[in-house]
Amino acid sequence: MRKLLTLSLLIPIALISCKPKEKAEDNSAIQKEVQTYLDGYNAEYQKLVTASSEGQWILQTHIVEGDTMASHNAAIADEAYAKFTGSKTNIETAQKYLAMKDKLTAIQVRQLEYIRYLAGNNPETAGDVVKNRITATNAQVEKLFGFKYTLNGKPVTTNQLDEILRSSNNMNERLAAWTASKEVGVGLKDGLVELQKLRNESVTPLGYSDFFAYLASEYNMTSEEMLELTRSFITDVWPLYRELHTWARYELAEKYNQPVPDYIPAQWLPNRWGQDWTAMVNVEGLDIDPELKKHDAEWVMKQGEAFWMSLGFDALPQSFWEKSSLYPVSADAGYAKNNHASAWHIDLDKDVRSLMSVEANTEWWSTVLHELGHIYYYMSYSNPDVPPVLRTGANRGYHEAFGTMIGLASLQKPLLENQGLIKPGVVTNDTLKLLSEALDYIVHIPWGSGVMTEFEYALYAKNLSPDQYNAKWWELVKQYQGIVPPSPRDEHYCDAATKTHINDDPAQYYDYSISNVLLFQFHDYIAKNILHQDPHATNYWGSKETGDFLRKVMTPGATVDWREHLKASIGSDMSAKPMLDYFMPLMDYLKKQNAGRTYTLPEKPTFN
Ligand code: X8Z
Ligand code: ZN
Repeated sequence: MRKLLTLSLLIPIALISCKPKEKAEDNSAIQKEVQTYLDGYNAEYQKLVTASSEGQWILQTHIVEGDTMASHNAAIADEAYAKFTGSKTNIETAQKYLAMKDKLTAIQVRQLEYIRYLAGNNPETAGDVVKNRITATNAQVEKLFGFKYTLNGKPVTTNQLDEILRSSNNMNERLAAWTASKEVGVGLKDGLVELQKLRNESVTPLGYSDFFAYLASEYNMTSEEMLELTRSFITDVWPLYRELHTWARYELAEKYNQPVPDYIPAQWLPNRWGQDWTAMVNVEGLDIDPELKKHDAEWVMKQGEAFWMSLGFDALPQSFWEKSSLYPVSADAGYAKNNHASAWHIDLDKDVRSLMSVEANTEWWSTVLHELGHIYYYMSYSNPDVPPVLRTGANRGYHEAFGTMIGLASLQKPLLENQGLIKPGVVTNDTLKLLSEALDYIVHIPWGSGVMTEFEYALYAKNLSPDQYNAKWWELVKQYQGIVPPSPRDEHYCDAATKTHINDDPAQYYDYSISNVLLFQFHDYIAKNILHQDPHATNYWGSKETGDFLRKVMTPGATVDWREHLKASIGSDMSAKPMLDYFMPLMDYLKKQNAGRTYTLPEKPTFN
């Protein structure tokens, strides 16, 4: 830290000393003019975001069959937001001022660039396309989360299906649960076809080639650069993933008393999409599930808050507890809600909420900490130095990173011991612990950077034909994850659309890969430079210094350039090395376990 400070003090001195003699240009008049425009924009933007979020909140927390009011009201607010952010006036004004950006302050330029970016998805010149996209999106959300899942003819929740996939050894039951979880896709296909078209048509008027390119531009990257990055992540983790895949085939075959398959049958894995295999191992002594199950979901929430507070963060505002929708709705409640976890910054200020279906188990424990990461990020950058339009992450991956990092830290042994969540002094197997972490963080990469990213690239950038959706999906699942469906899945299914993000958070799933890479960089930095502990065995609890560091990273929101901010925070560029180093000790172990076994994944990944 001290080094960075000295450096930042040196730069201005160096600049002053070599400043040319002539009088600096006076830009105060134009800066004042631009500021007047920005102040007006920010005020209106904040008002419209609030209305739109409130509309979406009702739509997603209380879905009643046959009710059209919620989506009608949501659409009105969404359209008002789109009309403003995409108005000709705002586009032209932003462009006009950006043409003289040398005369403006850095934070003014950032705001103008973000205004231009926001306009890109809603340009007035796209005509009815934007309005139709809003209607189609809301209809898709209602269908996805209003869907009534059934198992053996009885209503069932996604939490219940997930529990079966995590814990059942009954092959028929597993197959039935997996199959039931994919039914929702059938009714989502037409909507996705429409959205593929409308999303692309929304962004082309302002010069983006397609919707994938639009989302990548928020990182200041082209689609090609983004794919190069996500493919590099896959290449980096591939040797380890290949060992994990081999290990899992043999492990699961033995567990289920089945012949060893070449590719893993999707219904064998403890997750609907095979994106997280953690539940495959139970690390004796470190399993907090029994302890969590002594408590209820409210306790899990409070404990999550307590962890963040131990780092010196504020208590969550009272309104968070009053307005959030944190707990599950039963399958026969008469209404449904979004069953995927999310965090909301309703008014871009103090009104922060989370939408979850928390139960007292390890998966939800990690998810609670993940969502609170978003919430504390919101709270950190809601300050007078960050104008509303820049109240977002340094990049989208940052926003996903810190909560997940706290989730990683929350399950390490010194912390668990200290918190009394496991027996003190218990002997545990460090390798198994590392394996269970790899089954989350490493397994996620071929899924996120491979299947999800490559599918959405094909969908938007390559205009994937609707009669190829399912074929393409399963081709990618086999290629990157080495997973196959229980039986052929024809185009009447739309298995991609069973994944929330395909419908309502499109073309940005690589954020989670970027977040995994970043969080290991930050974790490595914190462990070594703040806590002075082994990154594999840390105890963040109560470390105010860690909290101060995190707050410093989060407080500027998007007023900073994310690459410079990373360099200034941890002294390095984005790199998967800390993640790879972390898991390196596992390679030897897995190679020994896999000795004599047949590998079915190629030694190197292939890209299309
Ligand atoms: O979607 C999420 C978060 C949303 S804020 C719960 N995650 C990805 C997923 O569930 O697919 C977190 C990890 C990956
Ligand atoms: Zn998230």
